Amino acid sequence: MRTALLLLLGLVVVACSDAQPGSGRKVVGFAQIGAESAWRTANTRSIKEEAARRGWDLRFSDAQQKQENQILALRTFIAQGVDAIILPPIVETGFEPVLRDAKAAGIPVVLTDRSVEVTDPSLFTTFIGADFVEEGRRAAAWLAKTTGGKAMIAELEGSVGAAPAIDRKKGFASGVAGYPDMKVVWAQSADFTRAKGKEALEAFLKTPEGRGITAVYAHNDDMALGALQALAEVGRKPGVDVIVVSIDGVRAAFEAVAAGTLGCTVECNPIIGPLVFDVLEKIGRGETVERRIVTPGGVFDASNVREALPTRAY
Ligand code: GZL
Repeated sequence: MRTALLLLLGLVVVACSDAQPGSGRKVVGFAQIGAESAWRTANTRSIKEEAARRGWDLRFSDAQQKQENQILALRTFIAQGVDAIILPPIVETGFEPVLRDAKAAGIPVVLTDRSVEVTDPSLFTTFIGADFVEEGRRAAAWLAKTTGGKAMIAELEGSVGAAPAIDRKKGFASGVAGYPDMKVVWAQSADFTRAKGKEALEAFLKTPEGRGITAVYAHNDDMALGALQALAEVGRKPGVDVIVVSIDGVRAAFEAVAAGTLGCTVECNPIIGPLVFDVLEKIGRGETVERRIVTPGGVFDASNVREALPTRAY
């Protein structure tokens, strides 16, 4: 128990102000997943900046990719009696007990970015995030159009059990189902990170089947950027003899599309701070909010990336 407490204290970085719940200033606990990708960093920045703009006391924790750390942080926020909780759940399962405790404490929970599987829908107020199945479908549609419906595909999957990994896989599979000559010949989780994306594809490229791939589908840009490095190291020419498509729309991906190495990135906008605090303030006023708020996104390839690059917010 002592270790858990020490870990917890190390995790929960109390916001700079010393506002206490009930002191008039609204206090929100934000149990962030980690800092695994450029998307995540932009997401954290957006929410922190909006909290400061709106005068909220934000209690932030970085779970360093571990669900147990997220749950510890949630328990701290409940003990502190925060006014609300922002939770991007790292995986879909395992949060029901602590969400029951938050409900018992009368603390509303806003899910951002990813959703959870719970038996009681009242355990969270709303889920603000993208439609990951549609993102997977869009990636498949772009790849089918670009390859004429013929591709031997290596798939780099996100974190095991994470909603975006599950649903982006589902959406992509449904998108290629109508093309008998588009086959996913290999799939492996690389945890949404660039390093693991490079490492996983490097190993596969050493096999005969790996040498035969003509496309890579990565569940996020960071893994796709790692894949581009792995492909270049074995003499493949991304954009020429292998087509890479991914999701997120981070600046480095836009630059790779403009450079002709990454073929397409399907946007999944992490800049949701203003929307999240609009929702938190509606909840604070006792107003009802929609159960599901889908964040929009576009599809970016050589046809439109250059005009979009200068104004990208992340
Ligand atoms: C998507 C988000 C995913 C991003 C990754 O909403 O959960 O997690 O696609 C991030 O870059 O790591």
